[in-house]
Parts: sequence; structure tokens; C-alpha cells
Amino acid sequence: MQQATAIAHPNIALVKYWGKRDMRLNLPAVGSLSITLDALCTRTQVRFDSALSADRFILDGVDEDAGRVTACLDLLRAAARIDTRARVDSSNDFPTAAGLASSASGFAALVVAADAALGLGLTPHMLSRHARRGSGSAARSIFGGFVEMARGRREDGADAVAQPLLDAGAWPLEVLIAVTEQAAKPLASSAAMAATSESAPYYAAWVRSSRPDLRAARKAVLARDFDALADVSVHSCLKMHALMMSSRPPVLYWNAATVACMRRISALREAGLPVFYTIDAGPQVKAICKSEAHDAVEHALRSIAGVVEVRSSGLGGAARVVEEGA
Ligand code: 2P0
Repeated sequence: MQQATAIAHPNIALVKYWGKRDMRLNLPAVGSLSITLDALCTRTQVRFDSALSADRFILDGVDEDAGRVTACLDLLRAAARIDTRARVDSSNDFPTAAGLASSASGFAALVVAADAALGLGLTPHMLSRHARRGSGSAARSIFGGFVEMARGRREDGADAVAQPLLDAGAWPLEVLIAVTEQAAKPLASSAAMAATSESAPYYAAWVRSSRPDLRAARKAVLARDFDALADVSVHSCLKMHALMMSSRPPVLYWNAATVACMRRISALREAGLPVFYTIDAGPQVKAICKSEAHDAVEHALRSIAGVVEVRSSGLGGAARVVEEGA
């Protein structure tokens, strides 16, 4: 029996990925830029077992549909020239599918564990490419710190991969996550993305304007320019949500507490604190700040009605193997 266990951290996009240029290969329509978090973690064990007739995927103790897991594992099986099915046991130390990027850490941990179990020794570049097939954002969780994901030009997706931009320790920003809803989100991001690209009237403008956003964010990260990063990140976030709201049927992930957090964080920034917000495909608000602003931001978020939990995180490391062997 070939088995290994890996951990991976979710990431939060500052320049957002939204929309696909190829559904089958899961190729993004736009590039993106993210930070990997150290406080949240997915742990995944992959065990290839010749007694199995199909892959099994157990998430937090519950058997789930293994479709996307199988699609991802097939890539590694092809590389290893085997056909053996696997049992995948995965657990998250945070709410699944509630806009905390569980699919990002989930598929990153899956490919890293499967690679180790099969003894393939794939490069991070290849691991990122394979993780992308599971979930676009998972390609970024292969790496730690600040990460850039390329849109790529090739039809086979060989260049639609992430690469590290800056180590976590080189610019140790902090993240506070205001959880405003514990339940799983009503609409999965893949379905919401499809609705947006088919019906949002601004979709072409979204795709076109992502390139300058990415350039500005990359430049801000490399220069450690907090204000420049804050400006482009808030712009990218609001532009993505405006796009969702403009689709038919409309997609609105925010609740009242989401909006209250946004307003509060903007007010803190206007008052001079180095903090800004971003929001993904869910109602949670992520505040990104310099360490000197951490306590004031945490205090402010905790005082908002509807905020059920505030989690703190630093920037985290790459996906990695934690246990190997038969
Ligand atoms: C991101 N999100 O860049 C964007 C911003 C959510 C909002 O990537 O369809 O689960 O599996 O490739 O990666 C969430 O979507 O989508 C996401 P699929 P994924 O982080």
C-alpha cells in the first residue's frame, strides 16, 4: 500500500481569479495574486490500495462525491503509470465551503500527498499545474507567502500555473478573518463563475482590466508598498463582486455583517491604520494589516453585530508532506 499525508494552507486572493477560459482543463480567464495563510490548515492522507474499485473521498469523516478528486488523482496515476484507486481522508481545521478557500488547501494537500505516496518527485511547478485541475485557487496553495498565478496562453494549460513572488517572512503581513456565517455557502464558486461569464455585461471589461491590476499588485508586493497593495486589492475585490451582482441570476454573497465589516475597516484605514479588506465567494471578511494595526482591527471586528468569530493568521508556508510510508 502506497500512502502519504500532506498539509496545505488556504490562500486569499488580493487580485481575484474569477472566470475560466477552459472549463475542462480548468484554465483561468485572468491571472491572480494571493497570500497563503498559516493559521488554517487542511490535512490529507492518500492511500493507494489495489483492493479498491473506485476512489473514496472522506472529508471531515463524511463520504463525499469523489469526482474532482478522481480527476486530479488521474493526472498523478498517469504520471506513475498505474491504475490503482485511492482512499483519501481529509480534514479541515476551519469551516468547509464557507468562503475560507477550503478547496484551495484541499487540492494542494491532495496532489502533494499523492505525489509523495507514488514517489513521483514532481516539481512544485507540476504540482501547481495538477492542483489547478481540482480547483483554480489550489494552484496557488502549493506555495507559501505571496504567490502569483498566471492566466497562461497555451491551450493545454502548461503555463497556467502559480509561482512564488515573495517569502512570507520578507513582508510579514497579518490577516484577521471575520466569520459572519458558519454554514456552507448556497452557491459553489464554479457554478457562480459560469453564471457570471455567461451573463454579466461587464465580463469582457473584467478580463481586460485584470492585467493592470496584477501588474500594480506585483509591483506593490515587491516594493512592500502597503497603500498601493491596499488600493489595488480593494478595487479587484469590489470589481469581482460587482461583476457577480450584475449576472443573471444575480450572485450576492454578502450579509449585513459583511458590509458592516467593510465599512469599519475602510474607516480605520481613513483614520490612518494600515489595514484593508478583501472578500471571496462567501460572506466572510478578511482584513489584511501590518502587525501594529492587528489589535485595533481585531477589537473593531469583534464589536460588530453578526461577527461570530475572528481568526488571526500570519502568512504561511508551502504545502508539504508530513508523513510518508507504507
Ligand atoms: C480567488 N475565488 O481568486 C477567487 C476569488 C473566490 C473568489 O478562486 O472553480 O474554488 O474550483 O477553479 O478556486 C474560488 O474558486 O474555483 C476562488 P474552481 P475555486 O481566490
